[in-house]
Parts: sequence; structure tokens; C-alpha cells
Amino acid sequence: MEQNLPEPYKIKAVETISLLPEEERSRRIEKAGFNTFLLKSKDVYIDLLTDSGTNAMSDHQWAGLMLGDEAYAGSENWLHLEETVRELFGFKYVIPTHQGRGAENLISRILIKPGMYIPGNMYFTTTRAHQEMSGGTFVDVIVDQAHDPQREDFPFKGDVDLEKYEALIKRVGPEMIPYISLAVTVNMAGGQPVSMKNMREVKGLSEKYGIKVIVDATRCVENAYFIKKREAGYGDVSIAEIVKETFSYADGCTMSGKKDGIVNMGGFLAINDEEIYRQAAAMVVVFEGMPSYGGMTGRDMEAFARGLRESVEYPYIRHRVEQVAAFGNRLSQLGVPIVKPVGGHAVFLDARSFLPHLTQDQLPAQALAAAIYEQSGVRSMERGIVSAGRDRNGRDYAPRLELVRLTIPRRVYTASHLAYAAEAIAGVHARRDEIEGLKWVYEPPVLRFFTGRFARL
Ligand code: P71
Repeated sequence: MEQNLPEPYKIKAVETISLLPEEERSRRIEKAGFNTFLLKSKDVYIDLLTDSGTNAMSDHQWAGLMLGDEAYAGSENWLHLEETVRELFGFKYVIPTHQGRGAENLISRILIKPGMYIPGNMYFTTTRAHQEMSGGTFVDVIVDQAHDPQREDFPFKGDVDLEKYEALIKRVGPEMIPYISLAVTVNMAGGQPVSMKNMREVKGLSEKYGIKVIVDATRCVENAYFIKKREAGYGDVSIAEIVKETFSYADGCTMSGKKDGIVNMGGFLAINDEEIYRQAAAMVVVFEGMPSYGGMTGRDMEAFARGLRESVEYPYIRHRVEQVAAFGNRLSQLGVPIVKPVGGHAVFLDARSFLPHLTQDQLPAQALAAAIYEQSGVRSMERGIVSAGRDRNGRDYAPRLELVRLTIPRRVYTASHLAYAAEAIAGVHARRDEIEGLKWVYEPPVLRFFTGRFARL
């Protein structure tokens, strides 16, 4: 980790934030059903709910907004975005979507038939929801270490376990597997990276059986930084070249631009196969918009194209990932149990170790996220049994990882904001015995964590 790395930017516009008194915060979290998603932005002091769409754009991106070509068809900004994606990722065809899940919807509908299996390196909520809505079953083939928050010695906890993958192929038959869904980095495992070696091997095995590789490119630049830092032979390779090589092992990708694209809205599907492109171009009109905007305005697309280029600049990505690492190390020094090694976009608290007096059905991560807000004004997100949802038979997935995510938006908070958050969370840890469990009061049928409501036990 690189200590005290100064921000590689200075601040030109600011947004005021303020901390409500603690009694007021207690009222607000109770009113929000102990769900941090249901808090109002103004209730929050430091917002670590997500790094999705919460990024600060550069002056160059803001300037690009003024160049928005809002023609219904053939916008200049679309051509710019398309050219940028082709150049950075190396795919032939690009379909714009309003955000990542728009692209997941298209690829799932095109490639998955009812009864098929989609292996992947740990599920992601929206990705799996689209796979299931197309009649598919997601199968986790990530390495075992990914499920162990304390396995610090493993630099690429996002890797696919090739034996698990091949065992699935042999069990269900390659014709029942349309593609492997490979996320770089793996959000639910803690923002953990995938090595280039593993990607190469996954491609090799998939090719042998005629299975496609569809990469979730959402945080692919953070993944590239980890490869540069941790994988032999990549120390002198540029971030842009690592990104390009990553996608040379894929048949296509989906991307939420709201993360590594450093914008507030946007996404795309990129693919090499012409027939899939044709089908996606026909379908995007129904769900998103014309194949030359896909739900984005011209100005959105301009900011996105510019953000993608900025994201592969070394000073930017280095500070981005090192800022997250420094925050994690501070928490760890203060005795707070976190997932190790620290990932690219967030520090994840291990709620099982934090609150050993609660069982999983008392929703420890949900209770911890609520307590952190109440005691510090910092907003985080549950990533445990509540987020995991239920299987087709109505049973809770009950994941091994019961986590609270402290997610760092790009270029938004300074070192002193994160120092405050670390100290405040250490304060919550000191009083952990007082934190009680929660129970469901309202449970929505899908993606229940967004709008679910809870009460104290
Ligand atoms: C994040 C999000 C946004 C989110 C989504 C669902 C629940 C809570 C928050 C979105 C991702 C992602 C990956 C790896 C696809 C999407 C969907 N992440 N893949 O982490 O992390 O992209 O939001 O643009 O539709 O807070 P989208």
C-alpha cells in the first residue's frame, strides 16, 4: 500500500454536507425501516452507499456536456463513445444502454434459454436476476478463498476455480452453458480482482467446449491496476494495455459506466459476433432506445467517452485504488474486522466477526449498517443474507459472507473524510455489544434489499 498519496486533482466546485444530531439520525433510520437505501441523501454526512453513479466528473467531462449532440439519431457523441469503446476494449460492435443492467438484460435474453446454466465468479444481484428471468440458473465457480474474509494471502480472490467450472460442464453438458459470466473485479467478494493468467485459462477451457466468455467490465480498470501491481510480468505494462488484453479473452462484455466510466449514468454491451449484435440492436430499441443512444443523452455519452479515457490514466487509477486500501488499513489498525485483502472500490466489514452475538437470521449486516449510520452519519450498504435473496423454492440463499460495504465514490471524498469515517466506525466497534438484531417487516419479491423494511427484534 502507498501511504498518504495526495489526490491527483484539485477541487473546483464543492457541495456542502452536514452532520445531523444523533437523536435526529436515530429518528431517520427508524423511519427508513432500518434500510440505508431508504434514507434521504440529506440525512447522510458521508455517503459510502455505493460508487455507482456517485463519481465526480473532471472539468474536461463537464466541458464535454456542452458539446452534447442531442439529435435523435447518429449523434456525434455516440460516434465518439463507440470509437472509444472499440479502441479501449477491442470489440467490433457496441450497443449503448442506460446502465449496466440494461446490457445484462439484452445479453441474457439473447443467449439464455430456459433450463440453461450460467457459471460465474460469484453472483451479482442484477446480473443473476436477469439470468434467472431468462430461465437460467447461476452456478458459482469462484475459488473457495473468495468466500473466506480472512484469506489475506491470496492476491486474486476473484479467480475462477477451473475444476469447479469443468465439473459443471461435465455434469450438465456444454450445450446447456451459453456463456461463463466473468466479473472483473468481483463486487460481492469485496471488489477482488481476477488475474490475467486465470482469464487466459478460462478462455482456453471455454473455447475447448464451445462456451462463450462474457465479461462484466464494470470495474475492469481497477482490476487492471491490481494486475499491474500483483501479477508477474505486468509491472511495466500500461493500464490501457492491460485492459485491452483482458478483453482479448472475451467474446463480449457488459459494462456499467457508472463505476469505472467515471460518470453518473451510462452503460453498454460490446460483442464480436455479428448475429448477436444484430439481435441486440433490434432488442435495444424496445428496452432502451435507438442503437445510437440506448437511454443516454448525447451529453451523457460525451462524458462517458471522456471518463473512460481518464480512467486508464495511471495517476488517477493509482490514487483511486490506494485511497481505498489506505481506508481499509486504517480500519484494520483500529481493530475493525474487514475483508482482506482490501478490494478496488470498497472496504467490506465482516459483520459476523463484528457482531458475534447475532445469528445470520438476525440480519447482522443490516443491523450493522443501520447502527453505523445512527452513530456516525456514514451511509453504507448491507451485502449479506438480505442482499442474497431467496432461491426458486423460496429459501434464503444464506451466503457465507455477511458483509457491510463502505464504498468509495471516485474523486469525491478526501483523506480527512475517510479518516473521520474510520474513527467513527471504530467507535461503533467499541460499543458493538449494544447492537441488536433486526427482523423483516416488509419483504419485496425481487431485489428485496432496495426497498425492504425492518424493525428491531
Ligand atoms: C453497486 C452497483 C449498483 C447496485 C446494483 C444493485 C444493488 C445495489 C447497487 C452495479 C453493478 C455491478 C456489477 C459488478 C453490474 C452492475 C449493474 N453495482 N455489475 O455496486 O457492481 O450496473 O447499476 O449500472 O445497472 O452499488 P447498473
